[in-house]
Amino acid sequence: MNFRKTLLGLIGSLAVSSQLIAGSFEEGYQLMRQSMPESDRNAAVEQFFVPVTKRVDDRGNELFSYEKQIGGVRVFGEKKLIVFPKEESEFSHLQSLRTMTAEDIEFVKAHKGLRPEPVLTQDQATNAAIRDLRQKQAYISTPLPEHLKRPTELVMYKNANKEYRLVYHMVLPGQIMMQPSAFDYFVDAETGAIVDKAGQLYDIKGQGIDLTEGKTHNFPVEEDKAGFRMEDKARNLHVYNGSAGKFSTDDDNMWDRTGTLRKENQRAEVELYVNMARTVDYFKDRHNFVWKEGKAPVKATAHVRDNFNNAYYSSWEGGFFFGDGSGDENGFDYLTKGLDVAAHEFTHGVIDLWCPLTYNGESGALNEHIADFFGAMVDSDDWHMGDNITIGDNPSLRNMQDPTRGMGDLIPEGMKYADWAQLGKKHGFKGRIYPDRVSKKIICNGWGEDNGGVHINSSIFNKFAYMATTGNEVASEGLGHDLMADIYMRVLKNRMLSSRASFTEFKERFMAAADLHLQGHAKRDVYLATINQAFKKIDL
Ligand SMILES: [Ca+2]
Ligand SMILES: [Ca+2]
Ligand SMILES: [Ca+2]
Ligand SMILES: [Zn+2]
Repeated sequence: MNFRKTLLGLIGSLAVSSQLIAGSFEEGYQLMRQSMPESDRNAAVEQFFVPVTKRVDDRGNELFSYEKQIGGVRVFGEKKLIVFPKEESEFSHLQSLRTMTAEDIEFVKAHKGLRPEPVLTQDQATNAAIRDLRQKQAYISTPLPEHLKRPTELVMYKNANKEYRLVYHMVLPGQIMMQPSAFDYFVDAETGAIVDKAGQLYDIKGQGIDLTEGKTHNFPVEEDKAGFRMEDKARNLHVYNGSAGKFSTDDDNMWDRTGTLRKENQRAEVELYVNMARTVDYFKDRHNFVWKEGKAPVKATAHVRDNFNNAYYSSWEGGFFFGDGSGDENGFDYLTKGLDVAAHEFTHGVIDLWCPLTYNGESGALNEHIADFFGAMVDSDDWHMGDNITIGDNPSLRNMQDPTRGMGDLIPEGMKYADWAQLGKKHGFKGRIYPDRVSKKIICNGWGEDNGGVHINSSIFNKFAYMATTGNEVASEGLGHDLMADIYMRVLKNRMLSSRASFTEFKERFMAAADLHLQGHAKRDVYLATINQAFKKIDL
């Protein structure tokens, strides 16, 4: 028994017995014609259903797709499908894919001999659409990205009353919730009426308000059923809330909640996102450095602990952590506010990958120094660390240009940590008078005294970096931010430092890296002299 020939008699059940079947577009037409009522059988189905694709699925079923047309104009978004199943079987849901449906028959009857012609020009239709965008305050002049651009096309479009209208279909740039979007417009080619439209965000960005200036920022987010999360796939950057792995999320993609507790303030997350993105970009753009070669995300966590007055990098936990600060003069503001803080922590991560300097004594101080140095490279408009996180009249946490705040003489050689802390209290600087040369290194004992003074004696090298970069105080030409940063990166990338590097080792290796880096540079000698001078100034 032939499947195709017996079909008419089987409509309704489609129970078929047959050998293997292979179809064709022409056989599809035969099925269509056979299922037309006698009176319409002579209608040329070929004019209304134009072959487009043949698909064979994984079972060997053949699916023939026909584009619907009216008078040679394609019907937007509608196709007729004819299926030739591979195997003989009981099919109860294939009927409409083996025949002309009532709707198909009506479609053919209603449009027989019709030749749709536009009344409006394409420009007139486009203007009508733009007028509509303006009215809805969704108009933007930013052009669409190339991959979303489509040529305007005349199509037949089924309107809400199920009537087919000749329309211009175009895609225009607009905005939804202030986000750039692509709008599909269907403008009646006769009347200019907007028959339909649909807008879609093409570049979902979260929007949030920062802590520092109350400025609105847009940032990449990912969306899922639960809402939006701070994940930047291009930068491979995650921002977490409270604990590592728990994304910062928002249900309406407007990140502006302030809350009551400091840890509820979503703006700290916005600030961290922005600052980490700038840091990641700096390392990528300037040094072609990608965190763990892109194999793991940069994980930055806001709101760690309660009103925590610190930020840190943890190689164990694999990420960067930022507290909210106590918000009073005994502590700090949100640590996430500091671009230099973000860069400082990120640098600890970079150091850890290449030259893991033991976090104690001289190597620890060098670790802290390198982190401060890149803090000043990313937040390049000042030589202060933490200028955005201090509260009250303290301009910053550490002053790289002048660690002693002009009171270097207050630190005699051989000063011990306890006396140094005392001195700070006495002079009301909260202990923040720092040494600026090796001879004034503060003598610290291990863990209880800042891990042997890692955040204290680091200032000696901060001063070095300031002088070598700017040329100030060394009567020589400074190398400038970029060249200095390149040399620091060369030291790290070449793994030139021992994990327990001493101050003298740092000088030796840094000079070597500079020498390598400045090969062939017109100012090589000048710059090497500058660096040497700056080391001399800190007694090395
Ligand atoms: Ca929200
Ligand atoms: Ca700054
Ligand atoms: Ca700064
Ligand atoms: Zn640090």
